[in-house]
Amino acid sequence: EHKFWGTQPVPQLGEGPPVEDGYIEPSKPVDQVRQVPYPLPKEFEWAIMDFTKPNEVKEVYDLLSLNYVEDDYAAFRFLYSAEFLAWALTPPGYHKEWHIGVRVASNKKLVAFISGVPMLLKVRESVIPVSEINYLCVHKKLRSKRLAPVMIKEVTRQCNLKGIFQAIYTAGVVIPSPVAVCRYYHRSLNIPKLVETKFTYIPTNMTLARLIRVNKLPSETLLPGLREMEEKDLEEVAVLFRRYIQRFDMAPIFGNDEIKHHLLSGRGTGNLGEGGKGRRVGQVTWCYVVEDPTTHKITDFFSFYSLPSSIINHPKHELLEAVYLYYYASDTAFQPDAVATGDLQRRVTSLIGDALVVANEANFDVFNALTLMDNNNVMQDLKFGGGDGFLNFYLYNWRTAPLAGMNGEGPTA
Ligand code: YNC
Ligand code: MG
Repeated sequence: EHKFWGTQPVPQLGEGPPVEDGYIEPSKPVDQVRQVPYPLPKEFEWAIMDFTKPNEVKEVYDLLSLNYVEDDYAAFRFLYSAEFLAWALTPPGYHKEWHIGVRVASNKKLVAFISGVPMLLKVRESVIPVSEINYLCVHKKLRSKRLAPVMIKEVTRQCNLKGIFQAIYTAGVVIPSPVAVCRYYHRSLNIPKLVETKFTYIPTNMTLARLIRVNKLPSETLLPGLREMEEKDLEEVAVLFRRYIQRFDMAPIFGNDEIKHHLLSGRGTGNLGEGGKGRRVGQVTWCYVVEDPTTHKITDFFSFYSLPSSIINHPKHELLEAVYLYYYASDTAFQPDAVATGDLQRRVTSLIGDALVVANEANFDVFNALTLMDNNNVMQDLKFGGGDGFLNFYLYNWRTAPLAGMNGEGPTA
């Protein structure tokens, strides 16, 4: 069935849950790792992409903009901006060797890419240094030639050379074997455009006017003390986030430098509005904190990032401007009975409700979220609807039982 995945250290489909969590293959000393790149068909060559060079970021951007993930109907294709890619692929401690391109030997055209970035991951009781693999892409004209397995083996080799033998990755496709599955939910902001682009349909028994009315958002945020996160908030936000995220079975473990990168380094330059539409120039992330008006303590924060999709072959609209809910936390979670009393659910609803307002004021079309963290309990009240996309989560060379939250019925990551 799976000619490639059948040979890899991943749980095979249909295997029962493991007796114990742990690796599938032991790690090797670095001098026993294959020292030379895997061979490519002779018309191609490997290239390490340098994300400090704008022209090389642009090459990856150009490849992905025409060849990356599309929905099942080939109506929308993710359009990661160059700023997004540079931000996502250069977190603290990143390795340039994990940014792997494939070029045509004769003319050096970039035709495939795969990347990894290092992170520390908690999976149940274990803390594992992993590589987070993303942006696997092969040019449309080179599909089904088994290039992807060679690229996956090469990125694995480069990770092994840095002493990393486990990885985390997500995909829309089902391969051996998901550790969790999340569903995409969508909250409409710009209803006329979503209807025109067929992202959303007007339900029977509804009119466009009524749909717009029921989805109308306030023009100002509601939580007292909500403001944009600043550098001075970093330490408090870091402590809050680390404590909050521990509640989940699978979660990243971030140092302050990583939190700074993930929450603050993507916010663009200049003043709000200079990038047009109420945004900064090159803005990728939005991060807001709640500063308690009396104690001045940071009690909550939320963040989201901008990831548009190209609308394929549409006469009027070329871009669907989506944002995705990113990390957030609330100290309400630390109250003894926060879940049982519904206090946490109410607080997270207010918090994400304000995120919707901020995204709407920045003129985005739709706000997306996955069924993970505490999202499941707030999406219905906030008028999110279930989409047809699912995201499968995978671990490479690590066994653990499937995580709660599969199909969205509890906390995951
Ligand atoms: C996929 N998304 O099953 P079998 S997600 C992993 N992730 O192998 P060929 C995939 N494997 O089944 P094509 C995969 N998609 O025969 C396909 N495969 O065992 C497997 N699409 O290879 C597939 N980006 O080269 C099959 O297929 C084998 O030419 C077939 O290329 C695939 O970034 C692809 O969806 C996806 O660009 C590159 O279709 C191409 O079709 C494409 O003949 C559009 O490949 C863009 C797209 C994927 C986004 C992502 C996560 C990737 C994770 C890769 C696995 C990492 C493992 C950990 C490594 C580090 C370990 C350490 C330490
Ligand atoms: Mg291929």
